[in-house]
Amino acid sequence: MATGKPLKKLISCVILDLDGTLLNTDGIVSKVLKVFLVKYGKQWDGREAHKMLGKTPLDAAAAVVEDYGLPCTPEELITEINPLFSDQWCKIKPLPGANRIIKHLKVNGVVMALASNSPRESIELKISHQPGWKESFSAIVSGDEVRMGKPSPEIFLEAAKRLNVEPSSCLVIEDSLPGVMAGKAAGMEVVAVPSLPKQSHLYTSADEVINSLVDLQPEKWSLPPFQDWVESTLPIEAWYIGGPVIKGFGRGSKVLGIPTANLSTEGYSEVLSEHPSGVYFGWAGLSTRGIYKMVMSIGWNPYFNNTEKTIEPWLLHDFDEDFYGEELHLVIVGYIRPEANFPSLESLIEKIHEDRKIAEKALDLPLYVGYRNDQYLRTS
Ligand code: ADP
Ligand code: RBF
Ligand code: MG
Repeated sequence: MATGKPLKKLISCVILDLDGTLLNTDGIVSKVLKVFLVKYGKQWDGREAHKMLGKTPLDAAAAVVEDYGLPCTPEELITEINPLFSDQWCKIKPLPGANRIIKHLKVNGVVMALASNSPRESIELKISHQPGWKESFSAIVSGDEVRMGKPSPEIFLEAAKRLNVEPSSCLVIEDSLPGVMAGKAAGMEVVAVPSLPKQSHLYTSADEVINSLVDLQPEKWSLPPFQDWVESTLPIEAWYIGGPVIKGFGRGSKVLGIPTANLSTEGYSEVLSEHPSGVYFGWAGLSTRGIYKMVMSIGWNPYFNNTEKTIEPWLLHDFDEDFYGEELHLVIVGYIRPEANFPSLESLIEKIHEDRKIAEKALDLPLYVGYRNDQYLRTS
């Protein structure tokens, strides 16, 4: 992990964005706009989603009105669409790692604020469905409480003012580009957590770009470190995925000594999108052979820059034949690291072998060993 890296800044407060950073609201926006645009005889194009990120409601509405040539004003669109959103707030899920960060900072007495372009009322509604959140924030600044929303720094400066701290001792956590710009313009340290994949190269002004909240290392900012890592692994709520083994990319990973028994992602798009890309481990059950330790990567394999998010489990056992078509069930119990790019194939292979060692050892811990007996591994 981040050993040996220099400490960046002395931070005393954390200011968090809400939509797309703590809450998985992006899916809701797409869902609502899709239904809404049908009324106007238009079809929602998912590729538009990135344009909404981090905008004030009015700016986002203006973009939709213009892009789709709607016969209404942005204000009218907002009035019409708000009831549709209100029905969805209770269905929003926290993003992976959101509850963990909030709890961790709270327990350690680190002051937190929420800074969102959304109107006060919708912020309150959204967080009212998340137990323990409202009480955790010493200040909440909304888009309607400042003259200009992000990318203007105003919202973050107002948050610092209400917390009675210097901007330079605040750490902002943001998923959107306008949010990152706002945080930097406010003179704060900014960690970007892009909510769309393969976007990290756009976030050059951020002080650090991480893949998901799970990868935040508070100690880099002189904040108390997470204590929940166990022997280089992070226990997660177990999740389950299975199906017949299919042909992968045929990259000859067997030649590299790292065969991965690919699973079809069909039918798992929701589960997959819920889990950040990265290296995970757990147990694998092969219907006719047995149960094995397993280490896997989920994601786009930056080294190969795949277009699809794939699941690549390496069973930690030597088989003397292939098992294409056989039913493979996985229980994923822990996380090791984010996916990375590597300067050479050798260094990628070396890292994967390191992952293997970590997984092999960890799976013998009482914490993880029990999942070996999970019924799911034996069913097909
Ligand atoms: P592909 O591109 O088709 O996934 P690989 O070179 O990654 O090809 O090889 C994967 C195949 O190798 C699996 O589908 C499986 O049939 C076989 N295999 C043999 N040993 C293992 C192992 N230890 N872990 C995963 N797959 C293995
Ligand atoms: N590919 C990457 O590009 N970056 C990674 O960090 C990475 N980590 C992996 C970790 C494990 C445990 C495994 C099994 C694979 C990983 N891969 C990674 C994927 C690897 O590139 C891929 O499985 C093979 O190329 C086969 O397609
Ligand atoms: Mg494979």
